[in-house]
This record gives sequence, C-alpha cells and structure tokens, in this order.
Amino acid sequence: MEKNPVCEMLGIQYPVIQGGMAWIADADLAAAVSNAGGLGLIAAMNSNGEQLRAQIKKAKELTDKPFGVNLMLMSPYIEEAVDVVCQEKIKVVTTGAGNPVKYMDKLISNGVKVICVVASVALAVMVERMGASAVVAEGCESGGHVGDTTTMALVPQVVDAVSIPVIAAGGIADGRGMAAAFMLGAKAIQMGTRFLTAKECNVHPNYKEKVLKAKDRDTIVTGKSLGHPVRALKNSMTREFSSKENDGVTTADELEKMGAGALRRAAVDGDVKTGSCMCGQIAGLVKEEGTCKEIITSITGEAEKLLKIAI
Ligand code: TUI
Repeated sequence: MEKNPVCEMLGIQYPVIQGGMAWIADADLAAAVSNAGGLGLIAAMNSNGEQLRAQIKKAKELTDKPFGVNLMLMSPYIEEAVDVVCQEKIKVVTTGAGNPVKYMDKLISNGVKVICVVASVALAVMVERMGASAVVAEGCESGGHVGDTTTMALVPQVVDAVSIPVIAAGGIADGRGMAAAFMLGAKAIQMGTRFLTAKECNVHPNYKEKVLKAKDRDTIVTGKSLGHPVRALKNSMTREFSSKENDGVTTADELEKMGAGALRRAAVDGDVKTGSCMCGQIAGLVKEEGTCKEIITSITGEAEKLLKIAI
C-alpha cells in the first residue's frame, strides 16, 4: 500500500494532527498525542520566548517522537517565538490567525517545515508559492478564530488549487469525519475539540465538562465586527458580547477589552460563565474523555474500515 505523504513527511504513524489550541495545547498534550503516533503541537499563543522554550524543553523530556509548535500570528511575541522555534530545532510549525508569509523564509531556511492553517484558497496558493510543506484547510465549524467557509466546501477547493498535501480541519471528531475528509482529497486531519477532551489534556475540568455536555447548536461566532470572528460555546460571556457587538454604542476598543483574557479565564481558571470556551461545532458528538492513544486508534481504525467499503 502507498505510504501516507503527511506521515512520511513528518515521521509519524497516523495522519492525525492535534490543533494548536491557545491556553490548552501544552507540552503534556503535545507529547501525549505524539507518543500515540499523531503529531502533537504546543500552542505558542501569546507566550514570550522563555515561556515557549520551557514548554518545548518539557515536551522533549516527555517524548522522543516528532512534535511541533503552533504559531499564532496575532501574538505580540511572534518574532521571539519564531526565533525560539529555530534555535530549538523544532521540525514543524503550523501557523494560524493571519498571513505567515513574513516569517516563512526564516523558518524554512532554518530547516523548519511550515504548515499553514488557511481558511481560503487564496492564502493556500500564496503559502504554497512561499514554500509551505502542507496546508491545513480549516472550515468554519472549528473552534476559536474562524474563516467563513465550511470544511465541506473549503477542502476540495484547496485540494484542487495546490499540489502540496492538504490536511482537513473543522468538524472532525470521529472516523466518519476522517473518512469524509479523505474522500474530499485530504491526506490527514487536524482535530482540536476532540483532543481538548483527552484525558491527558490539562484544560480546566469545568471547560472539559462543558464541551462533553454540549449539543449540536451550542456554539456561536462572535467578534465578526472586530475582524477576528471566534467560535465558542454559548454562555453569559458570548450573550453579553453579542448584544454589545450589535448595540451600535459599544466601541471596538471596549469589545477588545471584554475579549482579552477570556480564554485564559475559562481554560485555566475554570470560569465557564464569563470566560470564553472556544470549541468547534462537533462538540455535540464528543461525549466522553479518552486517552490520546484511544482517540487516535479508534478514529483511524473506523476511517480505514469506512474507506475500504466506500462506493
Ligand atoms: O488560528 C486559529 N484559531 C485560533 S487562534 C486563537 S487565539 C485568538 N483569541 C482571540 C481572538 C482571536 C484569536 C483561537 N483560535 N485557526 C487558524 C485559522 N487561521 N483560522 C482562520 C485563520 C485565518 C484567518 C485569516 C488565516 C489567515 C487569515 O487571513 C490572512 C490574510 O490573508 O491576511
């Protein structure tokens, strides 16, 4: 059988990548996913260089398998994070929440493979030209910062537009989703919400429980008016934010202030009422915790079975 190109490129066993969830994807989760045969990612989010370096050192102690770093391009410390990734000889980064073109030459010339998370065909084409090794086509079913095209529509259009491997993300949490993504032309999947509920994930238990109890229509997108729409579970925070966003009085600055620190409040402090519980629409399908190994082997096993009988 032909080898999977994403597994080959990254030196991993299963074509499953963990989303780089800010305040959630730490060294413990990244190492657990990598030890289970997928690609774990540490979220650099708004960490400064030293904080990121500490997480990378920890992950190196916890796994001898490949793992990566997710660079959040809106971070005030993005330059430092890029330098640390190069110095620590990280093999692969994913980039999200912006245009990574400015940092690609430096990363690539330092031997780092760059996989860009894109929400449009235009950005996918641009980053391929700049030397990206693959793209993650992330549909708006995802949690956190989202574009506006669904996974179903985005993935095949990106597949047709680029020659590098396409990794599908957004709305995938079981073998059916993985098989569907492969039928659309994806060569691997990225999952956030599913790994958020993993046993090895250190997100606050209140947040995990809220995701496990969520139903299909329990998420909402806020922040469109600020230019960075975010999908999160509905709660007091999203209700207040939406009403202020639409009242014609509240300024963008005031809204930004409301949003600042909200994800940390939920993920670290466990305040799931006034914090932001970013999570994907697929939360309704995720009913129980599992180890990273259980999650990866059950999803890939189910997908493989389905793809063999696909007509
Ligand atoms: O980045 C994500 N998801 C995220 S980042 C994040 S942290 C955050 N917190 C509060 C407000 C905003 C962010 C939480 N979740 N996913 C990858 C992703 N990238 N989705 C969409 C995009 C994207 C959007 C616009 C990539 C590029 C882009 O425009 C690029 C251009 O052409 O300027």
